[in-house]
Amino acid sequence: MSANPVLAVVDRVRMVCSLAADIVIGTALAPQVDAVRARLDGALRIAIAGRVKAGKSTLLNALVGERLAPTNAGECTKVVTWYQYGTAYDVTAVGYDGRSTSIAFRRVDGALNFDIEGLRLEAIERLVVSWPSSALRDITLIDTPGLASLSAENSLRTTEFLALDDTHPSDADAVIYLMRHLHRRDAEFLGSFMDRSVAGASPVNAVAVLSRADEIGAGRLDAMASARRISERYETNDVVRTLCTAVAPVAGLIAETGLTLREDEAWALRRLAATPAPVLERMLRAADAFCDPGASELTVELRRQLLDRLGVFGVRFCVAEIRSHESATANDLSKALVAESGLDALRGLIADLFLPRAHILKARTALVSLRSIARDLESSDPARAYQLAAEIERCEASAPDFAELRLSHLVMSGIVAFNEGQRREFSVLTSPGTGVEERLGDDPAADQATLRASALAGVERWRTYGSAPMADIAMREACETMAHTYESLFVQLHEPRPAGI
Ligand SMILES: Nc1nc2c(ncn2[C@@H]2O[C@H](COP(=O)(O)OP(=O)(O)O)[C@@H](O)[C@H]2O)c(=O)[nH]1
Ligand SMILES: [Mg+2]
Repeated sequence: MSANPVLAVVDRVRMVCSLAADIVIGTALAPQVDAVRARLDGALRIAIAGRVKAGKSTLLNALVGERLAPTNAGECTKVVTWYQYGTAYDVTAVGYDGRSTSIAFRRVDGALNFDIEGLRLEAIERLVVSWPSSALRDITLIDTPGLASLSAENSLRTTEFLALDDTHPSDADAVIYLMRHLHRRDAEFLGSFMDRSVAGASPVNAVAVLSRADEIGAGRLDAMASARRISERYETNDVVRTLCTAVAPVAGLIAETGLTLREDEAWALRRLAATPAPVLERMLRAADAFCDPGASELTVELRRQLLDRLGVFGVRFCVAEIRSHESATANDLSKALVAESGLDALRGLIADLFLPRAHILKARTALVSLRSIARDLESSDPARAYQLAAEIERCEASAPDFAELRLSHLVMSGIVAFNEGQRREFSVLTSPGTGVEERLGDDPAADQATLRASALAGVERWRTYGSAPMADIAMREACETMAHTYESLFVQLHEPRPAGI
């Protein structure tokens, strides 16, 4: 066994890619295999999914810290768009025929505008925006047009893109699913969640965002506190727990504007804060009142822009900040807006849940794609298709990381019902990015003999759980993987550690 399981799983998938490349050489499937191979070395691809107007593009901009994704309902928002790291600024349309076309773009008031007029939308598979932003070094963000949109065609594009089963390999390794809190009853909320059409999605690669969280409570200053309470309630709901690992409340607009706030906007907000409190309160009751020509000395145009950039809550929040810290600069306001928006918690989820598993999530999507290639090969070359499928199966069965990922899926999606204690143990044992001592639940200062004894006790315990007469097939598989995981920790404890660690 290799001392480095991270390398092992990706290397194994690379070997399957090489076999696939040999098999399909010179055929139309060859570029697909090349793409799968290239993808293993690329950034983790995270799709941002959810209904139209859920705030997906705005949230994407907040994650990048620039206004790259168009947020109006323009033509561009109908096409799946990838935002990836590049050393140069570039926008390209990739057609279903595989052909790439360069797209002209410009910045207007900091927002990126690209011109796809003259291209047939139905012929574009995706737009690819390459941007030298450090936020895109480890992740590629994929903006989707949204489900249940006004046009059936948009929904189709999103569904087609997000499908993650054997027949429709997905382009995404992980998903952030956005939903607004529009539903009075939990059942309706869950209905809309289930609606997401991410076939084969699993809590191991999905988090949910309660989006446009500042709108909860009609712009009141305690909006984010209410949103946090609602998210916590959803997070402890048994059904939600089977769909995603966490629910984070985020006000994407507040974060986006916080990260891109201009001096002139801060100036306008300071002027607005000087308006007598009762007048301002009346203005903030409705957009019409806010933009009433006689209500303030700021021009109507300026007020409209502030409302677009911040919403009612954001304006009220900035005014409150300015009133409590007289000399609030654009920089101060930026920081306060971002801190209030909930963006950091979402970034934390990406860093703690997705990135430590990036290699295995990418390997998983690569195998799904290879399996689809094997199926496409079936009609023309059944023997070789079978050979490839068998190799994929072998790879999946032999990599312990896949077994652990499947274990996480079984437990987190509720297919296997561990009791509370077992679940806690599972979380500790499989928590990504932690050391052997922590995974064994032992004191970091524990000596090797104690650690080895813990690992062996773990093997014993889970073999016993797995052989209980009540255990069904899934439970037996999960227990066996837990026992194996303890076994591999035991083996690691025997191997001398590399120098310097
Ligand atoms: N108040 C508020 N408005 C938002 C927020 N996020 C998006 N919006 C607004 O909702 C509309 C749709 O947002 P967009 O990001 O284009 O949604 P998408 O269709 O899911 O991509 C735009 O007018 C945004 O300004 C938010 O966090 N708070
Ligand atoms: Mg959008």
